Amino acid sequence: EGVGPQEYTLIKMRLMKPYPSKLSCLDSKPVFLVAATLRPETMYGQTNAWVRPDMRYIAFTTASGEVFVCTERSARNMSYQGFTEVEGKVNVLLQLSGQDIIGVALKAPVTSHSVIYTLPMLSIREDKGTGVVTSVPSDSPDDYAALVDLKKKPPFREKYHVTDEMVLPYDPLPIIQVPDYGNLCAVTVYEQLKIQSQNDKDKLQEAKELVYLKGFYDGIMLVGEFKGKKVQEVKKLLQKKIVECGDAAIYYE
Ligand code: A2H
Repeated sequence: EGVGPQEYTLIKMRLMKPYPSKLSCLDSKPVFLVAATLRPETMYGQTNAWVRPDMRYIAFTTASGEVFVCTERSARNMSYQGFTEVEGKVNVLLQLSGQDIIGVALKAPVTSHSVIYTLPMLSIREDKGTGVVTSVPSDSPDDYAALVDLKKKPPFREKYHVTDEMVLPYDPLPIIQVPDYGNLCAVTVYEQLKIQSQNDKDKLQEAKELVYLKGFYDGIMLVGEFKGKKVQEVKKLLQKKIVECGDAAIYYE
């Protein structure tokens, strides 16, 4: 970090109808939650999206007439990267809280689930990415920890108006084989380090360091059109594929 711009893949997760009440004025438009990821090759394993309930989000119009939901900070960055009709200008349609968009049904690219839901994650930072995170609990220790918290604590679900159907049917999907860590590497390190919750900051940092490089250099795809190939060969190919079909974009910050 700090040496130059970081390239992210911006994953477009389409809101399914009916939109939640706060978004009902957007009924005639295609609306997307947009998530910045460093791991486009893991999109086969998406089980949900994350937003932070107490954070502010906006809905704005893109140059192509779609509506994106993300933080205002990231929308401003996008306005200098050709995402808006007028450079540097963000056409804000709505101000939202994270809670307003929890529990919405989404259609996300590549994943085998036909519908996934927006759920609460408390560790999302305001100052990076879009404030929306796509969740791949098989390969991201943060995502797995937050999903387990919701699965095993009904009061935590209730607090954020998350229903059982949005969480309980969704388990980590085996998508990448990592030597020594198996086909659900985030689950393996979560258990090895005895992580207790998404608040276990130090252990989660250690978990990420353990699996990140190994996943990138030694991981083998188990699913999709690049099945059997190495993650490092597939990352750019998959990014290109989903960008070309309009399901993603390149975003820098
Ligand atoms: B990654 P960097 Cl499978 N707050 O995507 C907290 N985390 C955020 C965020 C925010 N505002 N914006 C993005 N992220 C997450 C996939 C993934 C990611 C996997 C494994 C590791 C991993 C699925 N979640 O990231 O600090 C997003 O999660 C490990 C760091 O900007 C994004 O990529 O470098 C990554 O952190 C960006 O982190």
